[in-house]
Amino acid sequence: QVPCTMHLLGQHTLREYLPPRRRSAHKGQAGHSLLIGGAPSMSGAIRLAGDAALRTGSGLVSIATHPEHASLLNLHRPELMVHAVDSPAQLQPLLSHVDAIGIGPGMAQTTWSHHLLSLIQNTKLPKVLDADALNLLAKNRSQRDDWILTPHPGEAARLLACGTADIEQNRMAAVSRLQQEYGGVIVLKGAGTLVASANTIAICPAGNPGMASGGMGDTLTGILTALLAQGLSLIAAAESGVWLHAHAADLAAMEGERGLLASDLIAHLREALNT
Ligand code: NPW
Ligand code: AMP
Ligand code: MG
Repeated sequence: QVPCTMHLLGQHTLREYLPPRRRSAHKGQAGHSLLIGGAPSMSGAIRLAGDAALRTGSGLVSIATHPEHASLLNLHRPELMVHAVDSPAQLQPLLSHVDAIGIGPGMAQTTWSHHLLSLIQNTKLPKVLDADALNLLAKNRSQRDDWILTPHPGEAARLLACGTADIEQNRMAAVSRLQQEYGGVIVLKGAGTLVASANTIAICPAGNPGMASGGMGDTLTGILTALLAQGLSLIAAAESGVWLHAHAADLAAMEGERGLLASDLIAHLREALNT
């Protein structure tokens, strides 16, 4: 067992890791995020990730998604750049223009998504794997030091080939095992999200049960990708992003927990980020 330090996340985490913008800042210095996902019927997931990345201050945000709905994806959000991607060959040219990648929201587990994930695994760009990218990873395990994995307890159970109850019974042990087996930084989601690197575990005291609604995790993927694109290290992005996400949800929940939407959280990101 590696000795592990434990700490609580808070507003200080954001202040510590996210420096104020320089007065002369331009969009080229604020990072270009690439979000990949959105199979037919789940285009909303990658749109939420894209909106969250914009509201987390990424200078540019591109989405690579299924051709079926690509042209509709930036409706009412013209700041998003959307690329219809049918094959890895269409994704490849984008990779040299971006600073960080988030992959998985609404991606499904098809030949299409498998090929896109394989291509991403050939790059050294910092990356966030979520949702179906994690489900694919569970079937073809690997270990690396350039990714953040963001499983909820169901996805964590697939990654460790056990039951969801086993994860929830001992979340500390589960997040440590995930880190040892997969490397990088692990975000084990759920009430009291845990963030683990090789020698630290952080606990997030913020967040609320209003977050038990579809799209909340997809939003976190966009936040983490945007922070990586702005130059934060994996652990800095994971710790400050998890805090930011939960804090924005708490601000949104002041209008009521039940009925809280992922879009409501996104609407509070700017306030959470700048106070
Ligand atoms: P159980 O039943 O307890 O064993 P899935 P998904 C568990 C996309 N989305 N505490 C629980 O397991 C995503 O991006 C698209 C304990 C539950 O039944 C993915 O690509 C949306 N257990 C895809 O859908 C909006 C917990 O996991 C199971 C837990 C599938 O993702 C929605 C469900 O996990 C969605 O984001 C917790 N806190 N949380 C869109 N608008 O396009 C989860 N579980 O089967 O991986 O399904 O998470 O919905
Ligand atoms: P996902 O299941 O991928 O959509 O992710 C759900 C997101 O909402 C994660 O960031 C969870 O930590 C968060 N979340 C869900 N339920 C709760 C809860 N009861 N308390 C705090 N956070 C929650
Ligand atoms: Mg999810």
